[in-house]
Amino acid sequence: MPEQITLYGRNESPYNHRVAITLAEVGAKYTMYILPAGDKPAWYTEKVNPTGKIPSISYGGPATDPASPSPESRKIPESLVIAEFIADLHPGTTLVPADPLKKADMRLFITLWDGKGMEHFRGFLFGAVTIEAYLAFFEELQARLSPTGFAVGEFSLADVAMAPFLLRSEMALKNEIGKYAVGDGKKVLDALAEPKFARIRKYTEDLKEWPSVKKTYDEAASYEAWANLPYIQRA
Ligand SMILES: N[C@@H](CCC(=O)N[C@@H](CS)C(=O)NCC(=O)O)C(=O)O
Repeated sequence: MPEQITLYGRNESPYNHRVAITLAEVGAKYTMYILPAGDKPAWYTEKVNPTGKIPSISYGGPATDPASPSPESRKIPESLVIAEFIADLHPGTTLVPADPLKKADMRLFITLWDGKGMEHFRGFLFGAVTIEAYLAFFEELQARLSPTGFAVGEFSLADVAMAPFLLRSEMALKNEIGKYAVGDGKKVLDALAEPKFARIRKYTEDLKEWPSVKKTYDEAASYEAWANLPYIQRA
């Protein structure tokens, strides 16, 4: 009997999405507990994640009401730590490649995304990164992708790390959500439609169609949530 897993998060969060994709990828059963945005209930910071951030999981221990987590369960924060933990519980998937070089490549993608990728993704949304700089980042990312398949070939944690953001970037640009000038979303998408971005376009399309991603992403719901996130709306 597998240990219980409770995921504390919110569906609109791309970090939460990383964990949801991983759980779907391995076919794990889990309980989802939706936390409010902003101030978290005291039990969450006291018993689950002192930083108050989402996602976190509780793992093992007796099944309890998620709002009264058992002291016997392990609490794990950080989306990619959780994702790797879940992958480790289910050996035999391609999430963490067995080949040491592919594994190194996987980690390099994660480093690229969580550093420069996030700076550009967030920076563009907040109007602090130019169209040219955002496109230059996409070009750099594209050049690193395996010629076919996913980031390192097989679907791995590199894709888990990037897919939630690439899908939301596209959704936000399509709907001009963010603090950049109205019309710049379309300009980025038009540029990405050019032949020189064919590889990253194919990669994004493949991500959208991959079962664990498809099952865990609802673009309409994502739009609804992000169109109402106060801190990314224009003044
Ligand atoms: N490095 C963390 C980042 C998590 C994070 O920033 N989560 C955001 C949501 S997307 C958060 O909890 N913000 C405060 C809140 O939503 O209440 C991870 O990978 O899990």
